[in-house]
Amino acid sequence: MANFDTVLQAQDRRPLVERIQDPATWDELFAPIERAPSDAVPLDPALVQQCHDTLRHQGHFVAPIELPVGPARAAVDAVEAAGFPAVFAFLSDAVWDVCAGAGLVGLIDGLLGPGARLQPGLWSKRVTHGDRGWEPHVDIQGPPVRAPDGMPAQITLWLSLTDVTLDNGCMYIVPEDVAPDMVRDFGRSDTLALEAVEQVLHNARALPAPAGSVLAWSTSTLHWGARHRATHGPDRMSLGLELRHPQAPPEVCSEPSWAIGHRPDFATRLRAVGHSLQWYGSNSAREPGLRPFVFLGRLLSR
Ligand SMILES: O=C(O)CCC(=O)C(=O)O
Repeated sequence: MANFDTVLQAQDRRPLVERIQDPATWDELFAPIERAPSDAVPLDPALVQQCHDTLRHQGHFVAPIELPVGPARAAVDAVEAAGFPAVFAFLSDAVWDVCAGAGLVGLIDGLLGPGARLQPGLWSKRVTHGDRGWEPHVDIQGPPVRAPDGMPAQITLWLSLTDVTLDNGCMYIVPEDVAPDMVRDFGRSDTLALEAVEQVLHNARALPAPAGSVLAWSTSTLHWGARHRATHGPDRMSLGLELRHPQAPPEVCSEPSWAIGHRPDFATRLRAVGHSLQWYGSNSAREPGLRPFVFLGRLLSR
């Protein structure tokens, strides 16, 4: 985890918020990072069809499409080395080269048609040896909301920045078609029926993925990040995005949002980082150590 003291003891004596709101702070930090190629990533039509079918019927997919994630990984390393939570990497162009790049956009357009939008639920997670990903949860409780084509209306996208394996904290998912009904309200009740627990354990699927893969799940799907137990090899590093289907019903269309191929400007990036720090940083079981940044999130998201 980043040493947050670094940021608080920086030479620059301006208040932290002022430093963060100054684009020059980030231009300087990200200057050494090379930009990723912007070319489209070749997509195998059979893979796109498979992703389409598993998203529609099982609520998730894994697409190992080798997005050029090296510079985005370097941006996460840079912000953490400077003492900021990894989500600040979303202020860099290197991250948006991937998140608004032709590779990801081509995949999403191929699956959902043009017009999908992103919302400000951005995150980046590093899982080091002994640590674990987020606990089992559904992103949004309640029955799944579908678009007219039967696809989930709200989808979490998760991009692997390193090779993610069974040993270093890969994601697990319980496919929607075999999940017990209770997963819709997972987290609301303190007790679970043994039968439901057995059904979850039997059907849980590990999702290892090489660096540059795209994982996606419906926001009503039960999922979690496993523990990192590998004694060598990379940390598990990832980026998370909140995607909205082009024909999502109005009740799930919150604003702000932007078209998936669009690169948000600095002010929008900053607000989205602020929102995300408030939403995710305050869960200290999930993100130990980020509480001091929740207040910053509040200021930045105004
Ligand atoms: O990266 C992780 O461990 C968890 C990510 C996740 O569950 C989510 O974004 O909903």
